[in-house]
Amino acid sequence: MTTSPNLSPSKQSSHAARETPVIPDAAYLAGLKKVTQYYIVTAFLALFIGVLIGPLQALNYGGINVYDTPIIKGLLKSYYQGLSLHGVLNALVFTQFFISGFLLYLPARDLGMRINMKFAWFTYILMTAGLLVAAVPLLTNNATLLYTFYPPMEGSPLFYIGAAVMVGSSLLVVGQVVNMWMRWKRANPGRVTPLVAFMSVATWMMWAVAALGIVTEVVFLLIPWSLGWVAGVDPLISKTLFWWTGHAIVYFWVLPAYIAWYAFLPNHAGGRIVSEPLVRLTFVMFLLNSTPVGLHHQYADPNISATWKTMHMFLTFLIAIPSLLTAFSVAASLEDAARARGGRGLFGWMLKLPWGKPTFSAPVLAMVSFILGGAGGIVNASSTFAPVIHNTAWIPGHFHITVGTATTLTFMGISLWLIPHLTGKRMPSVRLASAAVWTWFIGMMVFALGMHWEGLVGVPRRALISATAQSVYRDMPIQIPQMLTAISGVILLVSAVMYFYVLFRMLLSRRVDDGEVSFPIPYSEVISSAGRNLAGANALVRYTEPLLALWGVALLLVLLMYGPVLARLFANAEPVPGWRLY
Ligand code: HAS
Ligand code: CU1
Repeated sequence: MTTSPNLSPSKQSSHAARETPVIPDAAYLAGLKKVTQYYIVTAFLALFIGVLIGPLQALNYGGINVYDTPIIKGLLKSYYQGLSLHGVLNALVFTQFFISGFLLYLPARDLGMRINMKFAWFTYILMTAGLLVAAVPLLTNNATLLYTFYPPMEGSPLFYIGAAVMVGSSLLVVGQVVNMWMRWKRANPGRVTPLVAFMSVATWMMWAVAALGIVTEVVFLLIPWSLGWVAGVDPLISKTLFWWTGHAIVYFWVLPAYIAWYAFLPNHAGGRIVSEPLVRLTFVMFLLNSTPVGLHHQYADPNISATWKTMHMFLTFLIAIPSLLTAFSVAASLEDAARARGGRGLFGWMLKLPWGKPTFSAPVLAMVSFILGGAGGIVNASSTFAPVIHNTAWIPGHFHITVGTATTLTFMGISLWLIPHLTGKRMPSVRLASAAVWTWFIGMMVFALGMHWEGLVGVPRRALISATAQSVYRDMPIQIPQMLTAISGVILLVSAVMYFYVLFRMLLSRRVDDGEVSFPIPYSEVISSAGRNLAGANALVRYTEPLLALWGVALLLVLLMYGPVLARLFANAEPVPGWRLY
């Protein structure tokens, strides 16, 4: 931000922070908080197990094979089973449960609307049932398929059925949130949807478009095939449907973090949201453009023309723009906060930020990691660079500083105010929580450095590399990046132990006060507000408000960008039988 003696510290031009609409029915509010807490705690239980497997992976890429030690052999059949559990629990289960709770609770509170609690519990139970059904084959080594479960590698039907139920239940949350928003619209004609609700509804709408690919893949192709009802499956069709969802899912993971960065981080920092109309534009760009880009995961695949791959590539570059808008806009909020505390200089103001406060440091360090993760993403998306890093250790390097840090560290930070808010309990130790946050950030940065580096040397991803002859890479020594990767695994284990100690101590402690009062939803002041009424509002606000119509456009766009590709694949389908590799 070009700063701005006029912008800070006098806050005369600000709009006060939003106040959560009062919900007079205390029993209903308690119920809403309870179901949210169930989602969030289930999410962190999945992360707990998933994260404990992480260091085994890091040590493997550090050249140390712990999978063959007797203790680990007793628990996990192979590196690939460990990796499958790690990916599914962290990337798919943790995120989906957390988001389903967080983005159900936020719009319900922001709009002050009632939701049907029976339906909310039904959805939670269904999602958990799906998870448990899928967990059986995963734990018994009958679905060691990695988290992308590409056919013709075949797993137990229970895995696909459980996954379908789990993902399907997230669509029920979509229905509940969109329905709540439409009821609010009817009750409040001519009003601007409040920002947090707007962002939540847009995220859910995006997910509904995105999820169609994987739902089609699993329900119509993989379940009938794994049950033996059809003889074969076309791997390329499956993979293409998978990446229809698989790319956009990364925005489903990161947009809830964006909501926290935009709406709550300024409050934690002591600053203000810069521009509500701009935030709304950002989310509409994500709604429209997140999905029709998935072919950047398939540059190396045959039978998809270079023309379509190139179009998806350009659309991928386009989807970096709302992230860049976010970077500058949230940085401006941080600078606003720091200058209000007397921060000076081009960069010196950063020292005035509350770095020791974990609800602040978690999302900000998550964002710092995302600067590098995003830059790496642009490299991945460039079809000229992609062949260098595709399927190498670079890719897990990339996604541990995106989903593994930008998302996960932000969610950890959110838990530190959300759990007290929901339960009236307190963090047992701010210092320990802060140490957990910083070590997570450092551990992930070191991991990313090691893995990106190994990738550039040509070390493949998803391989028990520690069991190979390391001299394969003798032209370029990999000892240094290997050492970095191994060390990062240990740092991350220490960090996880601290974080989960704080989380579980907090959850098991007694309620000390009313979370509504001691930890209200941390809304922030706003510099440029969207206003209350559509009439007379900024054009950006008016054009972004009709989310239902924009949802239709998003669907149309994805059909345009995927329809011809899939039509050609179906016309040339070559189903093959399945195979169990494990
Ligand atoms: Fe990615 C592969 C391209 C973003 C996750 N990605 C993956 C995989 C995962 C993943 C899990 O084009 C592996 C899939 C697999 O298993 O095969 N990715 C991108 C691009 C972006 C991107 C262009 N990825 C993400 C996000 C993820 C994620 C977000 C999860 C949450 N990715 C790819 C490609 C591949 C890929 C290819 C396939 C590679 C292959 O060959 O297989 C973009 O959206 C990134 C845009 C982001 C930015 C950064 C903005 C920065 C911000 C922070 C600002 C910080 C501030 C703090 C303000 C342009 C918003 C300042 C601090 C102060 C103190 C002042
Ligand atoms: Cu992608």
